[in-house]
Amino acid sequence: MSGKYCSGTMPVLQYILVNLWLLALMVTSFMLHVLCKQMTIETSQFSPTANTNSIDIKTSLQITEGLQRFVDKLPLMPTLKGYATSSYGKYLPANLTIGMYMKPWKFHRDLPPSPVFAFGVSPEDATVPGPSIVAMSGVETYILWENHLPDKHIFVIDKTIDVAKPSRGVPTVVHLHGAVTEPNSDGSALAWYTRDFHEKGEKWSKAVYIYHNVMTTGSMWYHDHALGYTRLNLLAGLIGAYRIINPEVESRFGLPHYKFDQELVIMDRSFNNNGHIYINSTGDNPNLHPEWKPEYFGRVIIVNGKAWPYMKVQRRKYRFRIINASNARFFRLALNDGTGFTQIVSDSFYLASPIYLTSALLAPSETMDVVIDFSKIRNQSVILSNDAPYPFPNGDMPGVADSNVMKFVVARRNVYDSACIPTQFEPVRKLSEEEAVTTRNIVMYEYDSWTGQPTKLLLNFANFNDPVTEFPKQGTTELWHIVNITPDNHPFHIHLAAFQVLRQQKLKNVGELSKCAVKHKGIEACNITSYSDGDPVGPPSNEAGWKNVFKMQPSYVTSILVLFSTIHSKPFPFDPTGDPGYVYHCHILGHEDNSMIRPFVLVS
Ligand SMILES: [Cu+2]
Repeated sequence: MSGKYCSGTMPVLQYILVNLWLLALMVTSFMLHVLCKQMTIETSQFSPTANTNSIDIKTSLQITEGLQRFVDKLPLMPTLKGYATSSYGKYLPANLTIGMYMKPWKFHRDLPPSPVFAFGVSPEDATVPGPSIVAMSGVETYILWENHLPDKHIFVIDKTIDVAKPSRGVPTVVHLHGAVTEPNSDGSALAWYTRDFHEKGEKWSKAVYIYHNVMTTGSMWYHDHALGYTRLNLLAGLIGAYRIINPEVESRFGLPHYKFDQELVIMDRSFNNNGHIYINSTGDNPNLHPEWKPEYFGRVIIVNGKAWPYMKVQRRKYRFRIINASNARFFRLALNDGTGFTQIVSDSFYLASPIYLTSALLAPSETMDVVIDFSKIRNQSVILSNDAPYPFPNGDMPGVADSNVMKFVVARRNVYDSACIPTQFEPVRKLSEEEAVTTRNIVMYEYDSWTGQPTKLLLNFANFNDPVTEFPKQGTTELWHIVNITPDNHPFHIHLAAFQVLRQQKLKNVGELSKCAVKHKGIEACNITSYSDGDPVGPPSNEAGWKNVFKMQPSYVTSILVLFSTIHSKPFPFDPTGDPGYVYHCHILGHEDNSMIRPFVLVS
């Protein structure tokens, strides 16, 4: 470990100059604050409406743009320990019961509360996002996920897609994203259940899920995964952070910890004038799908359950575990004064060595851990900003509302900071193409209406409920070529198995390739190499290690090596071959729900 990155002392002259500069900024920001306050929409102007979806997008935008930013304090979610400690200091498994409740949630100081679905140990304690679970590496956590949700959903359900169809109630099932878990604790979309397990999906088998926490360390998150409901259940709030800690390993790293190590769960929402979460509930092709749309984008950026919050920070290093919990929005995050940050973890895995960045692109469901050194910030505050187009990469640029994420208010004086960023973490074993025992092609394809609106997105032209076609052998490595012939970037996620990105090959004549793929319902007959355009490129350096999600660029073949064992090549500590198997899918939730998701079953 090296102290190379640790903050030094600030020279006296520089200190005086910085303070004078801060004073000038304080005066200016006070004047701006007075001016802005006059322009803010007053709460009393909002009149509640009966129908949460009765207003149009334009009105929702006006409400959004009129909200003042950085007035709510960043909430730190309650934490739940996923392990117990014996009187001898030994770590023991723990049992948790976490419920899903409907409750009012205030996203912004000036908005009335919205009904949400929230995770918590009781209705009073339930939050959006839910409690942050802290698990111990190598120690099991058992969780009973209880559904206490009402008969009716807060959003309109589209029954024309492949969807759970209970006679009443809200179907839910929890998946721990990034987890190495037995199949019947993985949260299969077909293992859904309604309140008090009253009705259950065809693959439901148990109420208490086991999480083995076999990974050494990791930042993960849990969320709903119910068939055809995922986009709406997450939009309603069924999201929460989960981390695996390993004091033995992490104490060596010397990274910021305790209160200097926090989750930032980021998502986008729009609001009705009554404060309720707004979704345009009329589909793009209402004759075909009355409600379903391929993407949801909100204009207000929510962090840990509050709109554009602020966080007071000390002038020192902090670790942030950033989770993009949006339905479809990519975030390209940066600090607006140009100061960089250091990425240490991608998805749930430490990088081989830290990487200094001035911006980082995070697709829906991707997570990254970064260290921000606020002693490097010259001003009294700095804004975490976003400039990723939506949809990504060919959509609109974010405006004033959605280009702001949150504000850090930085204390004036430097403090003693013992935290370090080591020069390296554990080495990452590089998988090689030679060790792959099977090669698979996965084609991403979008069906459009005659007006050019998406009607359905598929992987290998197959629906979720079509017969399983992938049977990887446990303990082996496979080479998967993901061929994206759609105009969108799709965050591709595989349950259970971690992977490494080998290369990304640009394609030409994609229209022609697309015709061939449609004709043959696959690309095996299409001589894909004849469509290669230029030389392949590797993954970005901050995504060159282990991943569980990767951004599949449009008009590219992305080749990944998937390992069907733990990343230390050890067998799974459970039988991974059982029912109901696992899934791989796009993590844009409107795509996943219709129907960019496929099953796979491991064999021994
Ligand atoms: Cu997608």
